[in-house]
Amino acid sequence: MTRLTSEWITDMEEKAAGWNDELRLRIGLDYIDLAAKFSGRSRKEILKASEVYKVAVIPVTSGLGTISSFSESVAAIVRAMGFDVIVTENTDVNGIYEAYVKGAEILFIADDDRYIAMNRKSGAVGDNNIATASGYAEILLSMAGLSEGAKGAKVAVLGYGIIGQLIASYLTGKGAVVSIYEKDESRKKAVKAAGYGWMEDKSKLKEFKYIADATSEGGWLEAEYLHDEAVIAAPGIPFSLTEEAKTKYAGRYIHDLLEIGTACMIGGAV
Ligand code: 2YJ
Repeated sequence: MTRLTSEWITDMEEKAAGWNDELRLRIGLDYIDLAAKFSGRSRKEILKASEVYKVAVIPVTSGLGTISSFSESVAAIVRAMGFDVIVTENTDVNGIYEAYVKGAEILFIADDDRYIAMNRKSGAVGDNNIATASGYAEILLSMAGLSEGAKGAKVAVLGYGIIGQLIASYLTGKGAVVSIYEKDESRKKAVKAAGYGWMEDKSKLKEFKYIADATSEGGWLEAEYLHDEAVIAAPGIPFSLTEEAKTKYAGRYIHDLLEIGTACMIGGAV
């Protein structure tokens, strides 16, 4: 699991709202739509929630400690959805207490293993892994023109870690036929047992127009391996596409570091 660095997200506060607009323009889904899809609620209900709920982001020092600008970045994303958001001055348990005292109902907290949004009143929780997988799967379906159903659509999922497994399962649930590219051979048995195809090598990728990339190795995916009409939803960090592939596939891929997953988490917590 990749840990974000402060350099990667340093400009999130300026960019979170603009990325929301860009997603809406490019794929017809913005943060609110993605949260709505994740929660099974309507856009209107999430918008209503944004007027009602107060959100607190609590910096957590355990393990490797706080990531500078992580909490502010989360706050900026949720704020771009119209919620009233604070970052607590205190960290950890003291920060949770501060969030209660200040009347926040939805609390965002992350340590080295898990990142969640929890609704302290209803008990609802949005887990970042599940939310990210849902968000990117929906984005891929939207880019592929398959939002109304993906029956029989051939999709390649790259990487069979936590997010890759969740995306594969989500897309299968929508009717897609999933094949996995995963360089760790020890995962082959689990892939086959789950009923997915297994690609022996990345040259097979060329056969797939629809790609979800959940690998965590940057700059390995060259344009020559990709279908000319490929669309790519890529939650994997660092981003896989080489500079040349980014140029060739400009406008045909969606990748971010924190925004889509965080937006969907709200859906799980309202
Ligand atoms: O509060 C802080 O600043 C830190 N405790 C944030 C830690 C963020 N955690 C991670 O980036 C981990 N890799 C966990 C992410 C889990 C979801 N994919």
